[in-house]
Amino acid sequence: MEQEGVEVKKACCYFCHQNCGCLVYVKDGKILHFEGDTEYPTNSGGLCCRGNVNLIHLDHEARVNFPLKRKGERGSGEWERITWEQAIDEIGTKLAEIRQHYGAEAVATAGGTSRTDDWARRRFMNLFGSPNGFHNAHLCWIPTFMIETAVYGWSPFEIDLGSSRCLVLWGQNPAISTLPEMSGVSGLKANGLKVIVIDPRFTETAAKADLWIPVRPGSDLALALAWINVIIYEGLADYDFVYEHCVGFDELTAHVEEFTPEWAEPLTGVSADLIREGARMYAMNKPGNIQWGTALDQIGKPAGATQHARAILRAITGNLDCPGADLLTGPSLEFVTDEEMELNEFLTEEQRAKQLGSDKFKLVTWPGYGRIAEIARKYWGKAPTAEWMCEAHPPTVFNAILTGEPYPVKALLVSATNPVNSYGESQKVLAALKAVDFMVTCDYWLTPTAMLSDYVLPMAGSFERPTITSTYGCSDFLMCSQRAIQPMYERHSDFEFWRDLGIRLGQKEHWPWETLEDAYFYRIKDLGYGVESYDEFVEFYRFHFPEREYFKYKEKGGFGTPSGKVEIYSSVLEELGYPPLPPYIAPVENEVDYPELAKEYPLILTTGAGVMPFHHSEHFNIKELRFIRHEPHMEINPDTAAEYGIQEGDWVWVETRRGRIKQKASLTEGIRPGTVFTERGWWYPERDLRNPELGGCLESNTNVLTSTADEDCDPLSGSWANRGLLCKVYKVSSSDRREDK
Ligand SMILES: Nc1nc2c(c(=O)[nH]1)N[C@H]1C(S)=C(S)[C@@H](COP(=O)(O)OP(=O)(O)OC[C@H]3O[C@@H](n4cnc5c(=O)[nH]c(N)nc54)[C@H](O)[C@@H]3O)O[C@H]1N2
Ligand SMILES: Nc1nc2c(c(=O)[nH]1)N[C@H]1C(S)=C(S)[C@@H](COP(=O)(O)OP(=O)(O)OC[C@H]3O[C@@H](n4cnc5c(=O)[nH]c(N)nc54)[C@H](O)[C@@H]3O)O[C@H]1N2
Ligand code: SF4
Ligand SMILES: [Mo]
Repeated sequence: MEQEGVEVKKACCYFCHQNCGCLVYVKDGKILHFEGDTEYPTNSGGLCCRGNVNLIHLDHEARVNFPLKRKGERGSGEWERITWEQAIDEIGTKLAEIRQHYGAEAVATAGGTSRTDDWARRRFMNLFGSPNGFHNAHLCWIPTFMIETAVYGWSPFEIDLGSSRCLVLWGQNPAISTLPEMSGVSGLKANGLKVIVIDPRFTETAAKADLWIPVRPGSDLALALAWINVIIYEGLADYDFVYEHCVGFDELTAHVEEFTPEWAEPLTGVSADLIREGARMYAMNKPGNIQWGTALDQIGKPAGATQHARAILRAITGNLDCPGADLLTGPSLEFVTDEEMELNEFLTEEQRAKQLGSDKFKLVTWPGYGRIAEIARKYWGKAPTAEWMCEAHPPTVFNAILTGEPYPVKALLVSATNPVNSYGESQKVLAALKAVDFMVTCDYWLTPTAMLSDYVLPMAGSFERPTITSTYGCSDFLMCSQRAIQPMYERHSDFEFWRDLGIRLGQKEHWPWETLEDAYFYRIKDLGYGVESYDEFVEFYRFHFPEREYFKYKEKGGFGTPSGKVEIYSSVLEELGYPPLPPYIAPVENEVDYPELAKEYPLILTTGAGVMPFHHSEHFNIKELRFIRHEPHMEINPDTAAEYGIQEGDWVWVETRRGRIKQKASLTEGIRPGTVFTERGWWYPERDLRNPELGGCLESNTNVLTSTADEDCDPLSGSWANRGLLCKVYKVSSSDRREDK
């Protein structure tokens, strides 16, 4: 589109972590048109259905455009429009009062999936003195990252697929969740790449796989241990790598002796033959990759041991840091990392020790993070991001709000999340949001969470702010985007919110950058591109990809662990008081250990997984997307449905010990018999948003069913149980049915 006065801005879509590159055509500060950027390496010009509604999202009638202050009761929906100055001043005054009376730790912040400049929030919290920032980190990669870093010195999330011969997608469905990645996989399959999908559902991705392993939800640990058994006892390990570079192989060999495929068969519901076939396919088609998938972060109690077992699989097959395998890039030494922007050194030991949940779950809180960061600094020269990798335990924070134990939490600042729908045991979350003394929400929309807030602040989205994309601040590369237009109405970026609040609370000297572009320029200016501004960098270069290096451990004289070896037998876990080798832990709720429970709740439940067109609880209010899927669906095998008299399209109750929700039955052979899958995220923005209706936020909300009890959480990371629970299903009777359905 060449036209006088039209500028082409290199922006990106911000509706999922893929951050697909876009070209935005702007004239006189207004967007005329946008399209996928064909030069962007991940999406190569493609955009999904969400990406294509960016302009509808930008000026949607339901967007929050001005700072709002509550006028009536909490949840009454009566708001007064105020200025940003007033909002920041009043919020700052309130937080200072709370800090004075209860201590800085009485202020908590909640975040969601990586959307914002999280370093800015952490910087604010470190300077304010509170250790109680949290995200849904516990469900989303972070436990995996921390265990892998304990075992190998860094998480091998950068996969070198080009020359790979085998890709294991373990609890991941990229054909829905990460579309650009999936298109890469399809291309490589044509060149002979073998793909193994481990998933209770025959997903869009499984349909393209060479092997589908329909595992019982939550039982992945038995499968992983049995794979290790097969690889060791069939002589398929990479002995050169193991003996030269690993510690603990002999202990592991003895440890897994009993974990045969026959042992795993009844636990996983996968035949011993299929277990063997999968293990052999991975071990014999080298080099190979195991891609991260969220499922293993969401199985609660067995999560940490499962991630450890999966990490061991790479080590014993030598699929680490070599061409075609999973690479240990380490942090960037070239640009200023997120961690360096966080000012973690400002949070005192005394405040770190107060982090909620850190006494119970030590890996992604200060005890584990502190140790892992220390090792990483020594080896790599820099540490992983603390935001995400070192967080308060969300269910423990919600509990502290409700009980005042171990100490009161009085304020919650919510940014880029809708906790009622995303965090576990939504009933408790909702009770906590209603109970907290003071709540501020930064969002695009009046979500059920925002409705309960004292202040709601309007946030700038995709094309209204610049963005640096870098795997939770841990990648060694940068993908950069410009803002296409100045924020519309009175929207601000999250960075500006934390900065302004910080300045209001006396942090001025630590916020030297006026704009996000200034802060980004500070981060990249020493990269040597000779540019004068961030915008110029994006215009001329946009990406910084260091050359891929293999076998870094050879040059560095070992791996980034205390022993300098890959620690199959993990000294870091042992130091923290956890088993150094992964013990077998059963799914949180199961028929073997809890036969009585299984009588009442005979079906196996997995909650969540991405569905199109939604991103978690987002986009439900955009009718151009909602028409694709306007009602929530649970999946059930036709044989199982028949046992319960359920037919296609029936509204059914899905119930666990914690509560019940309504979704519509979708009968499919593509799910293991006896297993139920419920969609995540559901609320009904078209309904009354005021309390108590709150957009029907509990009615079809899968997190009503999940468990956050301490005993169901992973003892290492504290991740709670969304997958591998027991449930029952029954038809919604006509008297239960809402009239509007
Ligand atoms: N049962 C179950 N629960 C799950 C999952 C599951 O599979 N099953 N998945 C988990 C996972 S992996 C994740 S990541 C979490 C996601 O949980 P959340 O991140 O809480 O996801 P959303 O519910 O989409 O909430 C995001 C909110 O942020 C707003 N938002 C978007 N961009 C911005 C921005 O730039 N700034 C601000 N201030 N607001 C913004 C959106 O409008 C939306 O209201 O859910 C987790 N919960
Ligand atoms: N459309 C869409 N895309 C998204 C998102 C979204 O909400 N919607 N969210 C984004 C975010 S924040 C994330 S973290 C990623 C996550 O994306 P993925 O890593 O792909 O994870 P999920 O989609 O949560 O779940 C993947 C698969 O796990 C399977 N599964 C369920 N229980 C188990 C189990 O116990 N074991 C095993 N092995 N598999 C199981 C499910 O059937 C599902 O197909 O997606 C991102 N992309
Ligand atoms: S929502 Fe779609 S277009 Fe936007 S970043 Fe994600 S995959 Fe790309
Ligand atoms: Mo996520």
